[in-house]
Amino acid sequence: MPESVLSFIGLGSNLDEPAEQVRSALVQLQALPRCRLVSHSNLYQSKPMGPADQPDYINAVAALETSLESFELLAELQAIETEHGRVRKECWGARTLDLDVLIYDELVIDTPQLTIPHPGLPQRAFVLYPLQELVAADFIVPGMGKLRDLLDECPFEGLSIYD
Ligand code: PH2
Ligand code: MG
Ligand code: MG
Repeated sequence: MPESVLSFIGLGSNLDEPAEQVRSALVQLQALPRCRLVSHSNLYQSKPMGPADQPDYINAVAALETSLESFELLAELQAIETEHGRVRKECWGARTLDLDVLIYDELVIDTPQLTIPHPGLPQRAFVLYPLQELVAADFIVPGMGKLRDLLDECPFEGLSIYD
């Protein structure tokens, strides 16, 4: 794969058999053009961040080697969300599948369509703990510092490994 970079994708679902949504999305990530699924974390069950009157989430993080540009990757992820019946309604509301580009190589960008690294990363235990499974102990989140320091500030709360 020419000039490929490593990207980390956050997966989340809290509707219509969330664990199955996440597992089938992992299979679809595996099949994306110009991408190779390198690894993925355990699945985690997590309490909703945001409106509390919604079901618990299943979350995971995947490491994807890709030669797609960041916006091409975003478009592929949105197509998978749509295939999973994702309807864009309430911000932070329940969803069948959410796929976020958490990190893309060393890229730091802030545009209306796409902000990388994902701006909510430091507050999200359901992203930081799965991500920790996939990277080295000294991993640096571009523009945000050491993952270890982010984890120190973000308790393992409302989170459990799902199996
Ligand atoms: N995603 C949200 C809002 N709240 N809470 C959990 N536990 N997991 C999520 O993936 C999540 C959330 C918006 O993307
Ligand atoms: Mg999200
Ligand atoms: Mg999203």
